[in-house]
Amino acid sequence: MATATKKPLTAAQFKTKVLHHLNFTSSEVDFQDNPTAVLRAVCLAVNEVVYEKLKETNAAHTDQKSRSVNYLSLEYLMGRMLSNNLHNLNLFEVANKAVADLGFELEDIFEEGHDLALGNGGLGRLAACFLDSLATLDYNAVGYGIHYEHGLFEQQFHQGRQIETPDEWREYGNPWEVCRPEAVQEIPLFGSVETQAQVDGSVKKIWHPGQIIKGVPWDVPIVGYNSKTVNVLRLWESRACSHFDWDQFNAGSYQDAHSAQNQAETISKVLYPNDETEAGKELRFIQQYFFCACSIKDIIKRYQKQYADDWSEFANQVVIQLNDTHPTIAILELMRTLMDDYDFSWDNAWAMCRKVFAYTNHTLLPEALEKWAVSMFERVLPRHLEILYTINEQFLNNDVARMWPGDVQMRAQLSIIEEGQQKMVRMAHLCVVTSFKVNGVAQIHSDLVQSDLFPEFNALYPGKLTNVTNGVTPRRWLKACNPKLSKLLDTVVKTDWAKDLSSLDAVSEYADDAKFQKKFMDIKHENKVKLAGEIKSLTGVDVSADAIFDVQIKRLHEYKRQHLNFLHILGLYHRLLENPDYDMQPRVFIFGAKAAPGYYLAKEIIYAINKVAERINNDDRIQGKLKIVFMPNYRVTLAEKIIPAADVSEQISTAGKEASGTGNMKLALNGAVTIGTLDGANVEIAEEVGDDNIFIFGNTVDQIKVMQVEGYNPWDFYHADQELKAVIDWLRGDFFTPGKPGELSAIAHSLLEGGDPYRVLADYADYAKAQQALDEAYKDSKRWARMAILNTAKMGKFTSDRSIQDYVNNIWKLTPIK
Ligand code: GPU
Repeated sequence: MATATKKPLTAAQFKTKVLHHLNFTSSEVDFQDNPTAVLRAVCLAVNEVVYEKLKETNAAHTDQKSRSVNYLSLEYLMGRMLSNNLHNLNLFEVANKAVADLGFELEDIFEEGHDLALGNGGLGRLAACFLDSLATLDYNAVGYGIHYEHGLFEQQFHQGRQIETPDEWREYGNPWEVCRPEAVQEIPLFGSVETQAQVDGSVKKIWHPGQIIKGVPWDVPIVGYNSKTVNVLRLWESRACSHFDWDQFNAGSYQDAHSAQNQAETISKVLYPNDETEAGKELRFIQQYFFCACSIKDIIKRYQKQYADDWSEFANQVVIQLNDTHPTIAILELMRTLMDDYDFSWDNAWAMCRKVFAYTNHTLLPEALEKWAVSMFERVLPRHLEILYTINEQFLNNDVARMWPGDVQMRAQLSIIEEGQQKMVRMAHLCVVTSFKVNGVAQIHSDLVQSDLFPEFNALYPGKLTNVTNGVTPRRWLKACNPKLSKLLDTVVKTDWAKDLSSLDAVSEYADDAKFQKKFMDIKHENKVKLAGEIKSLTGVDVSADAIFDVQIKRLHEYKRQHLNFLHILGLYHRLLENPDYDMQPRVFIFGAKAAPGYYLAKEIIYAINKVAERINNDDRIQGKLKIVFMPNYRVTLAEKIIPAADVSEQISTAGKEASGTGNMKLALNGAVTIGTLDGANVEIAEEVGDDNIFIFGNTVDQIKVMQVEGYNPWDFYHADQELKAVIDWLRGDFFTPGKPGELSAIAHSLLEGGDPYRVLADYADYAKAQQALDEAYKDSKRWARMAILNTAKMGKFTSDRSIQDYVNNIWKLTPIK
């Protein structure tokens, strides 16, 4: 291939490209005070390299007739693209120099970029890491999703309360995407189904849709690290089909003419901001169907380009991975297409579907397990519902009846349709029945999927349920975000650790080396100084880089228990007020979290933390030993600044609730020490780093279950612990809100009267004890340095390259492109 012999770009050549785009693409000759124009020109210069590689990748995929994975996800949390693309193309230093020559700092140019925030949290960020690894490992992969006009809302605090404003990521264009009008799709919706008798006695179903929407694809190139591959993320935007009703317009009905268009465009307008809670809204359902239908048509079109009408290779060429149940309708859409558009028999269509779909489960939380009302299904997708009914009938009559003959209860329990006042479709059941593999995202989670969530399916389909532990890309989450540590690692690891993360294990040998310890901790300190500046500018709070930086960054959720962290901070404050000389290492507690706009308690937790922070940060009596900062607008870009500066990683979910977590991996990779429960991937992190290098506390999954059986009374814990009682009483009264008693009482109310559903009080004492042990450990700087270094050294398992290779070996069966 041409690239093998091609010389790498020089800084001078790169600068020429940038100047070219400044002059001719942006016609911005006077760019000296216009960093935005420079950013754009740099992106366009990078794109020249990207598109060339993309072309070569496409050619290789065609030549090699390679099997591809099609990753269907409603969310992709990409963050900014430039820094990552430069690193992956090995153009970082070149661009750095070229941009310096133009009179700018590359890092300032990055700051002009907007996050692609087309996701809520872990699930969307996992998809982004997976795309990076797929391209890095030279696999043929396409990501499919929605081109939301507005991604996740921006968060501000007004007097401590969260305010949401719309995300305008592409208001002025986005240099990383290219529209592909040649691949537009038309998507039918609503209407009715006609049953037509055929001459041979069979019947044919004909769907007469009530509306047709256009799906316009936008491609975002995904550049592999130090690889030949550039894949694409294809995002669908909805548009009205007949652009404008001129008759109506001319007749003076301007608004009506616009309304059809508005309605169609609403579908891809905005990302639903609810993380792990099912909204049940029709528009969300239509979003799911819209992007599934576009993607299935596109997958078939790509296949037919090579195989025309010969369907015999389809299941060999195509695997479709469902990222949670959000894209489940793709199953019904493929069934419908094969039968209605390509005359497949039921049996042949069903056999095909059972070969191509695989499903990843990301949660056990009941409120996140999607169900859709049958009545709505019928209105929006009448033909799909018919197919669903037939799948269910066959499943119950064949699979279930064979295993549990005559067991009516089992039928009801496993049925894809939930009976009741309002009949509902259980999307996860359809996924499990159809898919050839179903995986959880960390070992403990996958075990619970088998034992607690789907035990009957596990008996019915032995071997179908499996595990693939999550991972994160070390390119973004170490190389790009923590350049100083990366360079230090380069000095002691001889292989390219960013491509082979297990090679970081070589760093273990230096864990007790005083010189290395100093270098490692000096870098941590420099990163903390930098973050302290960011904290000052974002929140106005002064923090010392000599304090412990204790970080909890993730979506705000009761199960993630930010309020457990908060109660412990109040406990420390209580101790300090009782005894100003209380011996503790100064600590800065750093929070970053968005709450779903409709999640009342989550918003109250944010408010309470902000209110208490105001008081504590300005209380001279505690001599600066405690600071609290809630960083506004937590997102990928902010995570990249916080993580390199973290000493402590808070991973304190109720055992059994966090499927995996991935922030836990990023923080440990950057030398933060975890304080956490035996939940999700914490369990595997503990296995890797060893018990001495992590602070594990709290009830285990089994103990939480026992508590449930024996009955749990939060008041027992409240009365038994003086400190806990005192701080909860602060929240119930007006200690932090003089004259306004009860303003912060929502948390206390949920913990006591509300029954403490996430067992916060049951874990408080052990958490406080673990925090004390952590404080002790930090005092001993040699011991702490050793722990931090070993955390970095032992994270090899948690690269998303390993996750992808697990998927490839056990599920997707792909071969890399040569
Ligand atoms: N997760 Br379901 C989300 O971020 N959003 C969701 O809607 C669902 C799951 C997360 C899990 O909470 C987290 O534990 C996991 O690491 C992540 O998905 C990726 O698997």
